[in-house]
Amino acid sequence: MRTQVVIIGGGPSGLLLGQLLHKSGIDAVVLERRTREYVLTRIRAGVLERGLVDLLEQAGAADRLHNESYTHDGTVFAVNNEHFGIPFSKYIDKPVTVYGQTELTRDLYDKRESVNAQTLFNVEDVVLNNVKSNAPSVECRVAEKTIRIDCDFIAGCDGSYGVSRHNIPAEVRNEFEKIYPFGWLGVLAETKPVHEELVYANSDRGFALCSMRNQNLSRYYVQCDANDNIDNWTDTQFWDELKRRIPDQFADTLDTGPSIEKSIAKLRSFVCEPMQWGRLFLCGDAAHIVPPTGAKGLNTAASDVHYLYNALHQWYSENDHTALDKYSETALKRVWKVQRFSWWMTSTLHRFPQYSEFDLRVQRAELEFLQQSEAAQASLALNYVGLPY
Ligand code: FAS
Ligand code: PHB
Repeated sequence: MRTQVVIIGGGPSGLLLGQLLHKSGIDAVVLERRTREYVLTRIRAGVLERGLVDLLEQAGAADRLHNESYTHDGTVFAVNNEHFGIPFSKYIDKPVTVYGQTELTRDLYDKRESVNAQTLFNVEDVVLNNVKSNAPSVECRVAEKTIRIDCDFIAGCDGSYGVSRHNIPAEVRNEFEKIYPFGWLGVLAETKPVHEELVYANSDRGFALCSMRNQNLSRYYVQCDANDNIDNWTDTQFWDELKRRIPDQFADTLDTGPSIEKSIAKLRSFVCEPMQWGRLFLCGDAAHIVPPTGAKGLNTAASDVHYLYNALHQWYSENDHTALDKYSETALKRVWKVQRFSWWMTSTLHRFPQYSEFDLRVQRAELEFLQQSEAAQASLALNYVGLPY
């Protein structure tokens, strides 16, 4: 079997890259470990930067998004029972779009199938060969058969637990990691969102976030112990704890209901340098992870895809490898700015068990400065809506 680009991973990174390549007449095969149905059970991101929406339009996969999504011009920060708004539109005319990652992944799969682009599911034992040569290949097992796919390039879009990153030799690979001493307990419920914008809450009891997917589907999170278990949380216990962490104005009007999804995500920051090795290029969670506080995981996967797609397009259309040679350097410049913002949002909004009284007062001062300073709010707005590619 032969193709131009083998894409390992059928999540948003791999599917978006595959669709952009297809639109440019560049052939790609997507290898996905799971089934489409399993991939679409994942409940993850909910806030899209303009850059990602533009890429979905470029990929021809944004029709349903434009019919069903919402745009937000700002967000709300709460500190115990006080809250204040941060109007992004006062500082930058670039709203964010509220649309679930699950839905955009579904749209990308539908688009890929509509153009008869090849995706292999239930792929096992993926092995990358000769990535430092001009003739790499990928071997894997599909339906009990071992196949080899010869290609020009390999895109490692296989997430944080994939195989791609490990094909960069250990002596070359630099991994940077920060583990946070807490997790997020997330609940999805068919209830009316508590507010028309997202509410990020820093309370003495810990962080909480009120988000949404649409007017009848809400997404909420409370900070929990890193080793907590969803069996420790009934729906009633979740709703009661959420009410304790958000201002009374929101708690008193909170529409509660049975959870249709409940999960705990551990929080960490991670970056792998470099993001390329020979003809292997890493995109998205395969190369970096952020705590979800800044809503940047999916959005930074998108900027990687933007850089890699344009570099591959330049190579195939102009036989120019300049952008390919600089992919990792280019992508990492934005990745580290996003890492900083995600770390700052997480450090400012969460209750760290090891914080001293001094640390708590510095955290409160940070939030008070944000409430009072237009410069601070402008900085947050520029980062939240999405730094330029
Ligand atoms: P993904 O992990 O989504 O996709 C990788 C794909 O590769 C998967 O389908 C996997 O099955 C496949 N794969 C893995 N190994 C393979 C192999 N060996 N062979 C073939 N296929 C293989 N981001 C936000 O912005 N906001 C959030 O609220 C948020 N919440 C999150 C909650 C959780 C629990 C997690 C894990 C992540 C969350 N994220 C959030 C980040 C998330 O949205 C990622 O940034 C996004 O999924 C990145 O997409 P991909 O890079 O495609 O990786
Ligand atoms: C979500 O809706 O899942 C969401 C929104 C904003 C975040 C994190 C998660 O910062």
